[in-house]
Amino acid sequence: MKPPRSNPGFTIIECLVTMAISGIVMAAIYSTLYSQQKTHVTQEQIVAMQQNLRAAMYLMKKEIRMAGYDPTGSALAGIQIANTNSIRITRDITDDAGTGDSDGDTGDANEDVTYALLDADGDGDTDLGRNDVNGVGTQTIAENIDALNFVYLDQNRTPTASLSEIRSAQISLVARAERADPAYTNSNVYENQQGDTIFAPLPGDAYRRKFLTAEVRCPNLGLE
Ligand SMILES: [Ca+2]
Ligand SMILES: [Ca+2]
Ligand SMILES: [Ca+2]
Repeated sequence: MKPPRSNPGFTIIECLVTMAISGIVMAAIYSTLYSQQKTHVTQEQIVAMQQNLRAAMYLMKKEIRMAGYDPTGSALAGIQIANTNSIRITRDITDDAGTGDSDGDTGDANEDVTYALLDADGDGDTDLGRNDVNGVGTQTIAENIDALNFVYLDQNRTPTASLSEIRSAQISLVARAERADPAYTNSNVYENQQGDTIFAPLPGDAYRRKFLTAEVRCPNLGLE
């Protein structure tokens, strides 16, 4: 017969060590999950910001391209206001009934459109607004837009301030993530295609941003 073995239970020290180790492991797992979750949220915000920016640019290009569309020759359509931070274009693309036939004026929906920054929701962040003066009025096209910049070019692709000489426009947009990322500092300087600074974050700025620029030619300008 074998002698009885001593009790194989755990000592208090062993219990404490086990608890301490599992605590460390749990903390490590939690911290990994938390940082993955944070990265996931940041990436979602960046994707949203990018889609926001692309959709806004798509719409602006589509409308600005048609500036001056005037098949009857009597609507006086064109670029009405060409500012660095805003644009107002007119075109005759429909009639009073909205049937899609030009009627010689720019007084119908979507015919007189202004793009400019505004704070539509009053939260202190600028948003990209589109004002369709004969249609839906002012709408927000994209939120959290830090910069909207236009450069107008003549037929030699030289920047011009003269409305009658404009043949194309370079559009630049800077969008900002919805929330700041405390682990990030944004010290980028954003420039348009001419190399002009259009946005520079303040020191200590923690917002991620996306920049998009495009050039649109307006084939209906300068036809006469
Ligand atoms: Ca009309
Ligand atoms: Ca019209
Ligand atoms: Ca806002």
